[in-house]
Amino acid sequence: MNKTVLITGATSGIGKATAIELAKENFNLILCGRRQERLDEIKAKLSATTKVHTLSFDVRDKQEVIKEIASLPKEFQLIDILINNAGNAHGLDTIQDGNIDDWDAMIDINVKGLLYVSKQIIPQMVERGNGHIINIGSTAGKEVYPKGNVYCASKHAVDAITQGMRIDLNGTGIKVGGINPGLVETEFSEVRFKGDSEKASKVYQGFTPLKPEDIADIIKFVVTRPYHVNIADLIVMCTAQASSTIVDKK
Ligand code: NDP
Ligand code: 8X3
Repeated sequence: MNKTVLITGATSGIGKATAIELAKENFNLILCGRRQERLDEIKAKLSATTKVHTLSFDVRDKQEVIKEIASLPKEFQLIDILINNAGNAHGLDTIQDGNIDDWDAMIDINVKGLLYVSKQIIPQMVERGNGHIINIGSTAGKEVYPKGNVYCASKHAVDAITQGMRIDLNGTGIKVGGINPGLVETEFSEVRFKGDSEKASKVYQGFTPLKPEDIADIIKFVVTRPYHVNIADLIVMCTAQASSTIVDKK
């Protein structure tokens, strides 16, 4: 039987590329995001290959998360793989200049949103004694960079939650792993710089960054390992990147 994967943040970047990649492998897909029109577009494209269901909700809204996941039709109710990918950076400021609304957004989406979604799905995995959770962290969850303060804190929290999930779920049959990319060219910097696409594109100039498809390819590898193999933690950077602050730009 084909496995069912729920991907948060499937309307763009890494999440969307992962949906496209996993459709090729015939996974049934539950695609989540706030932008319904994008979900509709992706569903229309991928439905020729596999079964797709979409859920439109804001991961910050606890009640909406509960309601949407509870609304899944019968054939999508058993979730084998959860990919907690929804997230973004909001702003790039020193701590003294930081915007409190940006801080709220990053903690609420990247940390609390991931927990809300996980809470709705983990119990059924425990009951079945099977499941796989992949949390998309970041190199920002492994090291702090200038002006990254709260985004880095949110991704360090994701790293801690991934480890905590793996410890607590040990013995339940559920695999838990983190994938931590470096610079990937997606809508990430456009969101960080609030729609300033010129500023956003400069982040990726002078070197070849990762593409969302590179991470999707790795996710495909991770979810297709045999049951006894769990890829617990991965850091993935483009060749030009050595750390958050060292990037070989020509
Ligand atoms: P994108 O901006 O391209 O995609 C972000 C996705 O998250 C979108 O699908 C968006 O959907 C969704 N999302 C954002 N806020 C919410 C919300 N409140 N509720 C529900 N969904 C939300 O960025 P990426 O693909 O790059 O980012 C995906 C993940 O990868 C993030 O967790 C990010 O931190 C991480 N990452 C990114 C890196 C990079 O360099 N790009 C590097 C390391 C990690 P919608 O707006 O439709 O709701
Ligand atoms: C995204 C990578 O370096 O822009 O998490 O924070 S970085």
